[in-house]
Amino acid sequence: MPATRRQFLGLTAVAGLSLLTGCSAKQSPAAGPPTAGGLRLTAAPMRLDLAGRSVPTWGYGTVPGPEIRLRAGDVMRVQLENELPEDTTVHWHGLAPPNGMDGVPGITQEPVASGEGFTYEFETAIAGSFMYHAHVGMQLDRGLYGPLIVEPRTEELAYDREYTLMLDDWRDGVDDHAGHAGQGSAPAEEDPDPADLVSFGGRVYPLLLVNGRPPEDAAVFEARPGDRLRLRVMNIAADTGFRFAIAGHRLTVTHSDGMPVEPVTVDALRLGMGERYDVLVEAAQPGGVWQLGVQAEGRRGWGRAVLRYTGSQASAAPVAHDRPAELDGRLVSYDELLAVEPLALPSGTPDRQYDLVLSGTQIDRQSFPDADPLPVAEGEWVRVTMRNTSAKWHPMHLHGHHFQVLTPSGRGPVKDTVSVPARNGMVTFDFLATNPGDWLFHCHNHHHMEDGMVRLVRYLPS
Ligand SMILES: [Cu+2]
Repeated sequence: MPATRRQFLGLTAVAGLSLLTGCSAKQSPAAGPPTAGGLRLTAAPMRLDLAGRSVPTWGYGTVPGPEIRLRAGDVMRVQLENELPEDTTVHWHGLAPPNGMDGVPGITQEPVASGEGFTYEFETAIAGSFMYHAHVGMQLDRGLYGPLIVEPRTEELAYDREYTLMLDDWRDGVDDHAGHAGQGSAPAEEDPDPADLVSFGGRVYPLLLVNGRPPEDAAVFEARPGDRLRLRVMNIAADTGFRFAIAGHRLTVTHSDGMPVEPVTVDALRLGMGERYDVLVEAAQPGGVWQLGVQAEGRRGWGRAVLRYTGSQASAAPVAHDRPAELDGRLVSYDELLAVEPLALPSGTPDRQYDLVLSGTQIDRQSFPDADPLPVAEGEWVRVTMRNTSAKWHPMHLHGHHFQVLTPSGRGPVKDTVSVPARNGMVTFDFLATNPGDWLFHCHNHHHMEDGMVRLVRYLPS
């Protein structure tokens, strides 16, 4: 994030975590991982400044909320305080905590009532770029989200600076269509553009934000000529798939959903809701100010940030709507991504297999909660194939596990959210049933989720 108040708040939270890590280590020197605790997330009504226009929303103090950053093997302890007028919970998107810490109301925990609190505490085993967000109704559609970075014990990537970009679609306070007064008021459907074959949603979202900022007040990322930047690009939108590119620069993908892949250099990324990519960017231009462009897939809508070489004239900044040609260049595809650490799948065939049809906003013609759970047994190798007969792409997210996408290479990327293309697109993934409980498997279009595009992966009693 740029050097703004947001970054200050993020760093404050990190400093708090570090301090308490030290305390905790002193208090319990005998055994166990260090505790990165002491972070308090207060969910409350707030106002967000959108290029001078102050709009009401709900958030964790800032939008995005404070960055949580810790190291693999740390225990994360976060105290949630609910100052919203209704129930809430927090879900740790991409992490695989014990079931009771997953933050799904009515499934993994009692919802946290207004005025109440809840402490989330678990060991973060795996490094990566993750997100946290509210998981009650459409609360995520407001500002109730933030970045969660788990660093490896030993960083193997070499880079000079890193920035996190959270891409969001926005309507709080700017939606003139639906009178968005509470979580239940659905926005109107947008007219589809028949020329666009890639669409992840259809509701009206007047603004696209990068780190909580509209194009007219874009975040600015600094680089010196010759720097290597690490960008963590995350799609936290409710209803929008994004394409992302930087004018004058290419993107070397190193992680997909936080999990390492063999580096692949492309011009642009496509991210369904819930997906993340880490990329390295060589700041190889002699200087200048360059657009980081965010294009909504299949709909009107545009967001941006700015890459500025240190010492460059601010007057040379690209205008808000300048569109990088790289957005039309080579896109990353799942098939070309090779997992650096594939899942430890046994040889032979899966123990259990599910073939699911995604149609409209249903999974196999059922809508949650009137939907059959998908039973698995602990220790099994489970294969899920999804065929999407609808006209929308669906980014399908599995809680509590990482899965491996089946690709021709046999070494597809390990992910937690995968976009299934529309019009008979198919995706197959494998996972190992090693984390008992009831786990949500759902479309990360939150309107589709609210419509019931959800199943439970349910561990059978052992
Ligand atoms: Cu969907």
